[in-house]
Amino acid sequence: MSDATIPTASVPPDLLRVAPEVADALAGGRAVVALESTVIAHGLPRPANVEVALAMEGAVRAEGAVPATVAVIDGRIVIGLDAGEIERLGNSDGVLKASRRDLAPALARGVVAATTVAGTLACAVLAGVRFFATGGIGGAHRGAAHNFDVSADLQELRRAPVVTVCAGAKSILDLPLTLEYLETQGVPVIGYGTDTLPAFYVRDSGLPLAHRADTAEDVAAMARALWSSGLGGGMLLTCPIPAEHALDAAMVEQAIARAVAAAEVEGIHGAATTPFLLARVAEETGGESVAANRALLLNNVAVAARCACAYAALGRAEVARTAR
Ligand code: PSU
Ligand code: MN
Repeated sequence: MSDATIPTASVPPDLLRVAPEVADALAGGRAVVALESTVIAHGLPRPANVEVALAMEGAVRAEGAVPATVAVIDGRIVIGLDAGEIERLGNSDGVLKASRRDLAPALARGVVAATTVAGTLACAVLAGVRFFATGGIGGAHRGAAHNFDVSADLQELRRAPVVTVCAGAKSILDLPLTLEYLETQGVPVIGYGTDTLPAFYVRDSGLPLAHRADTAEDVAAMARALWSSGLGGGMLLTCPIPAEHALDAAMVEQAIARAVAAAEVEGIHGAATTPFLLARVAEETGGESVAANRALLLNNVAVAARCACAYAALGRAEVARTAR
C-alpha cells in the first residue's frame, strides 16, 4: 500500500514526543487509535472525565490496538499520554482548549493544552496515525449562516488523512448545515450500520447520509481506496449511540434549546461557545447525559480500533502479495 507516513524524525523532539509503544506500533504497521483530550479537560465533568479517558484507552487495547491520547504538555505535542498526564489534564484548572490555530502559540509558550478534534487531527498526522475516535465533532453552529461560527474541525476533517469515528454531533449545532459543509469540502461521511446521521445522545437525526458501512472491513476498504488512490484527505464514520444508552429525543432537544438560549443571553461566542453549551446540557440532563456520553465514547473507540486493525491487516496482505 502506498501509505507513506510523514517521518516524525523531521520534527524536533522539543516539539513532538511519540510514546515508544505508539512509535513501535506505527513502525510495525500495527493498529493505533488517536484519542482527543478536550473531552477530558472541557467536555466531561470531574471525576468522570479521567475515569472515562482511561476506560477509552482500555477499550482500544481490548480490541488489539494501541491507544494514543493526544495533548500539548508543557509546550510539546504528545502522541500517547501516560496515566499521570491524563490525570493532570483532567484535574488542572485553566487548561487551554487547542484547535489548530492554538497549537503553535501553545508550543512556543510551553503551556498545557487539550486538543479538540481539529487539534488532535493536526497532531496525529505528524506521527502518521490514521484512525481517531471521539464523541461528537464540532460543526456549524445554529446561526452559522450569519455569525460564521463553523468549527475548524470541519476543515481538518478534509485535510488530515485520518478516519475519524464519532457519534455524529449534538444538535447544539445546526446538523443540516454541518452536513452541507462536509459535502462541499468533499469529506466522505459514512453511517456505521445506519443510513442517517446519528445525533450523539440520540441514534437518528433523520438526516440521510449518502454512504454506509456495515463492518470494520468495509471501512478499511474505503480508507484504502481513499489513500492508496491518491484522492487523500479524511473520512468521517458516524456510529449511533448503543440503543440501551440513548436518551429521549424530546428531553434532549428541550435541554439544548435552553442551553442555546442561555448562551445568547450571556453573550457567549467564539471558542467558549461549545464548552458553555456542553456544560449547560450536562446540567440540564443531569447524570443521565454523562452515562450516555461514556457509553457512546466507549462504543466509538471500539469501532475505531476494529477498523484500524482491519486496515492494518490489509497492509499486511499487500506486503505478502508484493513479496511473492
Ligand atoms: N462536542 C461534544 N463534545 C466535545 C466537543 C464537541 O459533544 O467535547 C469538543 C471537541 O473537542 C470538539 C470541540 O472538537 O468541542 C469543538 O469546539 P469548537 O466548536 O470551538 O471548534
Ligand atoms: Mn466556533
